[in-house]
Amino acid sequence: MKKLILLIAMLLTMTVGLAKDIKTVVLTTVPQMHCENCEKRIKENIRFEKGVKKIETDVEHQTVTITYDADKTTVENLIKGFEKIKYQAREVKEGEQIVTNEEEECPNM
Ligand SMILES: [Cu+2]
Repeated sequence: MKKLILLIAMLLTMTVGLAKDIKTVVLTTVPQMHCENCEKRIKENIRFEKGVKKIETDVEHQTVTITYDADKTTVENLIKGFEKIKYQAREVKEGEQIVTNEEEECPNM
């Protein structure tokens, strides 16, 4: 019995150690994304930020979806990563629709 308890305890510790805190955040940017160049610029820079697992951009909806390891980074840090490439980023609220600003010029042409 003691052995079994010990084994269960060991398994539990292992599981906790392996379970990573992977989270997803949806951001939007100012200036907005206008084209492939904008998407590329964001993807190719943010990809290398610490803790970033996956990044997806959607020009139509003006969203940047980032999957990150919450043990290694925070949303604030990710936003700082955008600042380095002259983008202001903020979290998209649930249900929020972002309207594309047609007047805004693409900064990456
Ligand atoms: Cu562009």
